[in-house]
Amino acid sequence: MASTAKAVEPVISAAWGKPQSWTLDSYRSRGGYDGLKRALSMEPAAIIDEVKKSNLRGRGGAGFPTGMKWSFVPKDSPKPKYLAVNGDESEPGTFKDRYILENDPHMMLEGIAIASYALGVHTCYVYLRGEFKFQAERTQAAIDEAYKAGIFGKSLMGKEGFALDCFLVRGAGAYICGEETALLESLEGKKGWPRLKPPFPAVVGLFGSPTVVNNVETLASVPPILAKGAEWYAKLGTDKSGGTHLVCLSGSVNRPGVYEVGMHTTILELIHDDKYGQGMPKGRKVKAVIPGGSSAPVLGADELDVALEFEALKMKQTMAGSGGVIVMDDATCMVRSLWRVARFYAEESCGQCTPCREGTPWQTRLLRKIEEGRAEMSDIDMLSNVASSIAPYPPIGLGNTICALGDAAALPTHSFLMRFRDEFEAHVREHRCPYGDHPWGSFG
Ligand code: L3W
Ligand code: SF4
Repeated sequence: MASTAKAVEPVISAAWGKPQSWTLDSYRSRGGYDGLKRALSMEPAAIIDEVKKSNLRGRGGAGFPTGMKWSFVPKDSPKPKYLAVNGDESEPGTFKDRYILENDPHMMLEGIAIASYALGVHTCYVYLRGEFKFQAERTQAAIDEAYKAGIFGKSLMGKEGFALDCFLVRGAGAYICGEETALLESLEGKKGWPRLKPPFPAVVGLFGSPTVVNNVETLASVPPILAKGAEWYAKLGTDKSGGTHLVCLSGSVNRPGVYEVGMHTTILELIHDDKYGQGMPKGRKVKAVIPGGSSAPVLGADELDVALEFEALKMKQTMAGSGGVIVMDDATCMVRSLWRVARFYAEESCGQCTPCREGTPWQTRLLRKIEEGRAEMSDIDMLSNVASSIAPYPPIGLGNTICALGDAAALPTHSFLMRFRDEFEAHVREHRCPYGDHPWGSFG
């Protein structure tokens, strides 16, 4: 497809690929820290209002309005307040935050500084997934530069009496530590077990104190909002989702990668447009797409003319999630794909809740049986029942478990069965996988 998708003005990725884009000098030469300068001339409440008006929504999965989250933090708390940055990017299909950390870490740091000033936070923790060794080094170097330049430290970019410290912490390889309350437990030095909500972290978070947990991309979006104004940012997006966002395109496309797109960009445009995926490999047709990381319900080929945006995808009973768009072609076995997804959640369940601890491996065992042609038709119903015991369908208000990992493990099963049940039945009828032998043998 030629380039028909409306081009967007890059907000987050403008400097990616430019020489030394990760340094303070480069960032400053592009107007970096101008947003903070403006923020420091404003009342904290006015900054929160500005972020509210921008319609910025969280980029970590749930799409919660950022300004609203900030406004939940009690103003007169006697306890210290904290900011925790969620850089535990581990959702299968999601790989965007690492690009921000590698290419332009000061954007996130400026976002941290603005958020901290608006919220009255004096200590911030950047929590990165353990595997992000290079990204952690780059981020630490940027933090060191910010201290040296007097941006962090005793007086926030010269603001007398307002100190801000920023510490980088690396996880140890558990997906569950990206769940916000598990992340807080991990920061406290404990096992990363999610907490029951409410209370939400904004009220009772790190060390029992009010804490805002924001994703890396969310915070990197804040400086341009302060520098250029909420109205400008809101106008880039739709009525309910301001700005642009990063999407991670993977799977069966000619040009996978991380792209900054408008909220109006559809899945079809992302796959086929010359600016983005440049179509499917020769001879292949799209069969299905997971639009928002592996937790998001799958869509069929006839459902892809939909904007990659929170509200539009919600109407299709799926979600924009953390921006991971996974494309599957007509040679893909849907049973095998779901089995892979199911194995991931079974592996990563923390084990606190019975439906998730017992249900996720049970799904895996049933899927293996179906894939290997050893199942009966009743096993497909059993699979559906097991998924319903973890989280019922449709995915509104759901939850038989403490955290969203349970939902994330059940929703793919529901959606694959709803849209591709005939493939599951074909495995049972033919006593084999119609797509041929497993290329890497049996496992599970
Ligand atoms: C104060 C209230 N705060 C909600 C806050 C809450 C949280 C945010 C969203 O995310 C998603 C899941 C997957 N007072 C509040 C309040 N909040 N009501 O708003 O909350 P919630 O509960 O809707 O979602 P959540 O459990 O925080 C879960 C996605 O995340 N996911 C994937 C994650 C993977 C990555 C990655 O690799 N980058 O992020 C996994 O579950 O889509 O919907 O901050 O405190 N009344
Ligand atoms: Fe742990 Fe799963 Fe319960 Fe989440 S849903 S707390 S991962 S057992």
